[in-house]
Amino acid sequence: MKKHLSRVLPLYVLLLLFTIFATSDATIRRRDYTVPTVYPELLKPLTPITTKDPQDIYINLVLSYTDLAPDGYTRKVWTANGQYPGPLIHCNRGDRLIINVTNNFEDPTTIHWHGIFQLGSNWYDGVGGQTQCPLLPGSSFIYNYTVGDQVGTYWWHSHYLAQYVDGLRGPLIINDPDDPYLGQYDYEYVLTLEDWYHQLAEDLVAMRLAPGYQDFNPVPDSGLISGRGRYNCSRADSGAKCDPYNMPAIYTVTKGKKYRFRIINMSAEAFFWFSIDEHELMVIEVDGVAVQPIKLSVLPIHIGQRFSVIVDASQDIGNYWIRADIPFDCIISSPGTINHDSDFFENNNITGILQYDGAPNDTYPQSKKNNDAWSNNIFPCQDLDISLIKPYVPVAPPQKVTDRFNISVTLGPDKKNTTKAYINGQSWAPDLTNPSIMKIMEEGISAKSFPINSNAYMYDTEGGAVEIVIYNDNGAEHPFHLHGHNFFIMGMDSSGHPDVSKYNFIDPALRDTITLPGSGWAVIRYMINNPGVWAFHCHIEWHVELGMVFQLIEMQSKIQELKMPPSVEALCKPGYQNTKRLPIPSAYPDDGETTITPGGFALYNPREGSTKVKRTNKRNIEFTTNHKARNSRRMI
Ligand SMILES: *[C@@H]1O[C@H](CO)[C@@H](O)[C@H](O)[C@H]1NC(C)=O
Ligand SMILES: *[C@@H]1O[C@H](CO)[C@@H](O)[C@H](O)[C@H]1NC(C)=O
Ligand SMILES: *[C@@H]1O[C@H](CO)[C@@H](O)[C@H](O)[C@H]1NC(C)=O
Ligand SMILES: *[C@@H]1O[C@H](CO)[C@@H](O)[C@H](O)[C@H]1NC(C)=O
Ligand SMILES: *[C@@H]1O[C@H](CO)[C@@H](O)[C@H](O)[C@H]1NC(C)=O
Ligand SMILES: *[C@@H]1O[C@H](CO)[C@@H](O)[C@H](O)[C@H]1NC(C)=O
Ligand SMILES: *[C@@H]1O[C@H](CO)[C@@H](O)[C@H](O)[C@H]1NC(C)=O
Ligand SMILES: *[C@@H]1O[C@H](CO)[C@@H](O)[C@H](O)[C@H]1NC(C)=O
Ligand SMILES: [Cu+2]
Repeated sequence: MKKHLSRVLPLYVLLLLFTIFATSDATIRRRDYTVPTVYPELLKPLTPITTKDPQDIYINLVLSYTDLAPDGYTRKVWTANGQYPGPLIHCNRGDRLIINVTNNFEDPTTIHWHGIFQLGSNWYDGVGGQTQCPLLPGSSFIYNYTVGDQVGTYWWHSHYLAQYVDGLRGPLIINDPDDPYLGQYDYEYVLTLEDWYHQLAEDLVAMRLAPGYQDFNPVPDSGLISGRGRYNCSRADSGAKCDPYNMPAIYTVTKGKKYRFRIINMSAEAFFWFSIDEHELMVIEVDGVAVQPIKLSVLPIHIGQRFSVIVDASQDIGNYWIRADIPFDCIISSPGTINHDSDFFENNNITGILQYDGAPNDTYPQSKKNNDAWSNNIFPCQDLDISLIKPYVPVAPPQKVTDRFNISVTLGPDKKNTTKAYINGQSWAPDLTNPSIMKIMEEGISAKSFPINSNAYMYDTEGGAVEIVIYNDNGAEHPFHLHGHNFFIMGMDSSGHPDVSKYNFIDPALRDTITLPGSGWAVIRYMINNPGVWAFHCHIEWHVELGMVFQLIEMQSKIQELKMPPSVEALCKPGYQNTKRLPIPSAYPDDGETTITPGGFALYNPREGSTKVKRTNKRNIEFTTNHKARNSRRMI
């Protein structure tokens, strides 16, 4: 793997460039903007929720294109209510969210509520091709679900093609009236981390899927903290609107107070090391689960992961850098990689500011970066050491397993030499006009007869437990996110093979996103208690588009007993709300391969005048795992 040239430049050159960039104008410039600024409310403390009883919370998300300049460079952004990041959804445990989404884009959409289990409401999970038909342009649809007993830090995002990379993503916070840490902080902040691209995601995907095998993902143009970052405008195209002095995210604190920061990694690709100069981070929540405190100077976060940390504003009154460093080790490129000459390689370390009340508001911080000696076992591109993550209330994992699956994951060229991702040798392709849930609930089709490229795995043992062994046959890391559940991590490693004698049967980490180490493996378990069609996929958006997705069909017989709301059924009917149907895919090609048009739609040789699915791939597949893809590695 050939890495980018700038990786071999001596570090001091980079340091010099960075120093010049960060300090050449030591005054924070405040100026009028020609485009709306990004979502300023996100930088304010959360308003505490005082109601105790469960509420119905009504939210309107009106989706439209808006010109915004998150990193100073103005581009068309896929927004909700004109904002980027999207509006914060904030509720209490037990509340019902009634979210009216109106699609004023020119492309279809679906919205997924990342980490929400959707117990009994699978059809609101927002996965096109699995749990619903997409909302067509000009239509609206209400997602209506309770958050149940879940609490913590979540986010929502488009699950339609790569749309979330263009901006359709925002935080979702569920307060816990009985949070064990309530007394230990005074205020709460939400902080999001994102990578940012100047080209439209659909164009990047089209390039990624162009013939000619490519091992690497597009390189971002910049990184953002809470929707704000910086760009070296001398690299922008002539004629582009670009402000090199874009305001960073500034979080204000009062000396002597304590702050809970809810940190969400909403990236498409980037892995971050998060830190606040001269302040310790005390981790108290991981992916919605309260944990025993973990004290860190630097926190690793992968896409889709969330952490809450308590920060004690106990230092001298002043300004301190908030840092989200993207290590070069985790962004690999070659001269053939899309956007390989990105400015990102000179400005990979993204900053915001922690500003104490009373500190000067017109100069940049002069604070010192936390040194490594202070940090725990952290490695570039890898998750926080699972042995450090102990649920606040330890929960034992299922001791016995009823349904086991072996899954191997890799990337490679297909017959046409286009890059594809494979789950047990098969790329996933969504059936957007006849999603799995419709097949099961409306047509009574068993997942056993699903097309092979639906990558469906089923189990129907009520009260049982699933174990999934995932092997990474690819050298890069893949952050896998499971819908409908969180899971116990029984074991994981970057080498060797699973060894049941080394599993943690006592108090394993419980999360909903796990980063598979390059060429490594992980073993997860969870209880079978939520009937539905649940996606399990790599959260690197480019890999989703290449097919690194499978679906778990949980208790099919119970799904069939549930009643799907008519509004969900209606989405799949032609002419829904008088919408004009776009050429979204209507059938699979015979070879099960996907092609993506520059318009961003997955097209499977759509047949003229027909919206019926032609099931040419109807054949029974072994759900106990096709292990051929892994014959290069022997398991114990
Ligand atoms: C950026 O962050 C990485 C990781 O923390 C660090 O190794 C590197 O020195 C930083 N680069 C600059 C220019 O500060
Ligand atoms: C901005 O980009 C220009 C053109 O590539 C380069 O000469 C300059 O050094 C860059 N500035 C910074 C601060 O990276
Ligand atoms: C949802 O929002 C749209 C657009 O604002 C509106 O036309 C529609 O009536 C709303 N639906 C409901 C049920 O309120
Ligand atoms: C939301 O769902 C609940 C429970 O099914 C139902 O009582 C309520 O009428 C729904 N509300 C809307 C606006 O659809
Ligand atoms: C596949 O594409 C890569 C990259 O363009 C090229 O180097 C390689 O020769 C191609 N292989 C085949 C079999 O066409
Ligand atoms: C966000 O997630 C991506 C993908 O897993 C990862 O590469 C990136 O490092 C994460 N960012 C942070 C701050 O951890
Ligand atoms: C900066 O600080 C000065 C002095 O405390 C204050 O008058 C001014 O309003 C502040 N400006 C901003 C933008 O916060
Ligand atoms: C998973 O792989 C292991 C090792 O090859 C094998 O013993 C086991 O039977 C497989 N399990 C399933 C469900 O295929
Ligand atoms: Cu991946």
